[in-house]
Amino acid sequence: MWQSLDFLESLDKEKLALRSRIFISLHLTQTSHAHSLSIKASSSSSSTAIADPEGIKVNSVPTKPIEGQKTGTSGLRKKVKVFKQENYLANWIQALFNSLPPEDYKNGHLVLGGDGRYFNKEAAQIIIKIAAGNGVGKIMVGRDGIMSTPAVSAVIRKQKAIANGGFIMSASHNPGGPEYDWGIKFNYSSGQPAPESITDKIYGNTLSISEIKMADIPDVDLSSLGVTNFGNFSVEVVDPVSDYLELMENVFDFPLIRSLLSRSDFRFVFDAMHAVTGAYAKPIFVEKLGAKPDSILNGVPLEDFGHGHPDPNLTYARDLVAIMYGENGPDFGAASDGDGDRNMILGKGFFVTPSDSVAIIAANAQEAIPYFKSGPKGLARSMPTSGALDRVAEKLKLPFFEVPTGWKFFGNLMDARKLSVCGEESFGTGSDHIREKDGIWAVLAWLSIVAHRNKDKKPGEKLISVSDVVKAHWATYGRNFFSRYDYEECESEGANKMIGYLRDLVSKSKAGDKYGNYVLQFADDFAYTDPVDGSVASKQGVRFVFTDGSRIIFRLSGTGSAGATVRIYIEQFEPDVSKHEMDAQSALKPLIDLALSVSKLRDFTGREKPTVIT
Ligand code: VG1
Ligand code: CO
Repeated sequence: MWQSLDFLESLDKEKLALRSRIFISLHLTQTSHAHSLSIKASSSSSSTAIADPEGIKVNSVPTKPIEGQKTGTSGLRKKVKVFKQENYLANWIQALFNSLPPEDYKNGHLVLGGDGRYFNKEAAQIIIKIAAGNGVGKIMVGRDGIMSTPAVSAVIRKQKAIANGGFIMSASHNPGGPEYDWGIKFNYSSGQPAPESITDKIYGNTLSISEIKMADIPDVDLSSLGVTNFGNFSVEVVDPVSDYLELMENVFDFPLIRSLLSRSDFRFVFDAMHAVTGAYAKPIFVEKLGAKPDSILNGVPLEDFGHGHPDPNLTYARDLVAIMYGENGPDFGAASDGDGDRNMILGKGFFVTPSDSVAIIAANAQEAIPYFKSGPKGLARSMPTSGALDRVAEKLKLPFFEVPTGWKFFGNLMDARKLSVCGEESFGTGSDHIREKDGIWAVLAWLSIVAHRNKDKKPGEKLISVSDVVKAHWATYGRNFFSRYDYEECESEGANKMIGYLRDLVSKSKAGDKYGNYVLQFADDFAYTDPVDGSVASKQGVRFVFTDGSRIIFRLSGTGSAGATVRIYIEQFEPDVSKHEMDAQSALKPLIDLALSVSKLRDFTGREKPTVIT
């Protein structure tokens, strides 16, 4: 069984006590035995053979630094062709081990998951061999190398007594295939994405690397469950779903959700976008919760996501959107991204913005979700995410935090027990049940809210719909209209110049300046000081905040693999219920025009239109 949640909380206290150490190193909870490698003279000219007492041969492969291996918002992402260059992945993995104190991985356990994309199979073998070469004791790999980002976080946390961290082979929502993207992320022992203190170290080591320690072991069959031993190193192929499912059953009231999904007057559809949640949707929604088998769309993970762009938004999940907005559409629709950490929630002909979604989950968590029965500890959002959540925090009198873009900024607050529910406007929602955003969790949270509202409804009685839930929320809290414009793969030079220009504008601006009909309250380049460890992240996005609470925000993406992606975030608060039904694009038109003229985006990038609007 999953450890009780109290047990997890007590571990968080332990984590708190050890926090200072975590930030210099990956914390290892297990006792380390020095893994004494005896070095033998090389028989080959290009590599040195090393053997440990248990007989695994480790080759010391000479290598040279490769430029550009700096991690972005979430791991290292490049085109597959780049990763396929000689030693490209191997260098980064070895640089990672070089960045950790040996006692943090020698004889330790690591988890390895991935989203099933092209190149994962080869990459898994490289990672396994380098881990073995560096003295790791055991790697737990999801069958076929598949395990979603939230499940990797959950497995690391479940195995906390022995697991020291994990790798996720994914470029998330970026497309996959030989011409597209690949990526790698590293999470440490609390299941949290490695903080910048670690990723900066890895980058530094990629610039001075000269040797890769590669175990001389055969490729491991990852297609069937079980353990393969090589001396004192072993690979265990595990079911990617079971630990995660067990956690979900502890967080949510499954019988309550089942009572909704098995109603004949409630129709549900989930689009796995041929990505990793294909492996989770059937066992969870169909087998455990009673959804009909045909409610799962694109449920088989494919290496190229069926030529799709596995990003659950109105542009890329267009098939699902067409179903939900079509005649006689289902009552509830959802989708998740490549690695299963993002989500999109739709009602019949209705889209729930991610900024509203996290606010509504937070407002309803205590009554609809058993995990939150004592109420959330605190709430947080990324800076560009709308202020809808702020209003919930205020009403519920909860601590509230605004952090930079990227999930890694939430973990410290969670470990310090200051934060329970958080989200990003980029379709990321989650809680402190793990240390990653969690797509399926968000769908289950929404199903819980709808099920809770309808639990006394008799067959034939009109159900409270997703849109009813959202509109009632707006009526109580007001509506934060929000939209994001993405200009993907612009020329880097123009995009960087535009940000430079905006920073300059910020330095010259002052409260009271007029921007059309808007009056400036302040403008800045967002900086964040982590209240737990004092670390500072600066230059996290240029924002113009006006006296009526409206905001326009500009930043460059840190997850793209080519050129520069400009993101503009636009937000306006509307307390007047009679205006809540307005289309967001119309309501925000004046601010959008203002953002385009203030930034001179067209001049700097040559772009007339965004590639994606969410
Ligand atoms: C984007 C999103 C950010 C999210 C990140 C990783 O980053 O804006 O909110 O945390 O992707 O999500 P950027 O730097 O491109 O704006 V995922 O699902 O790629 O792990
Ligand atoms: Co993702």
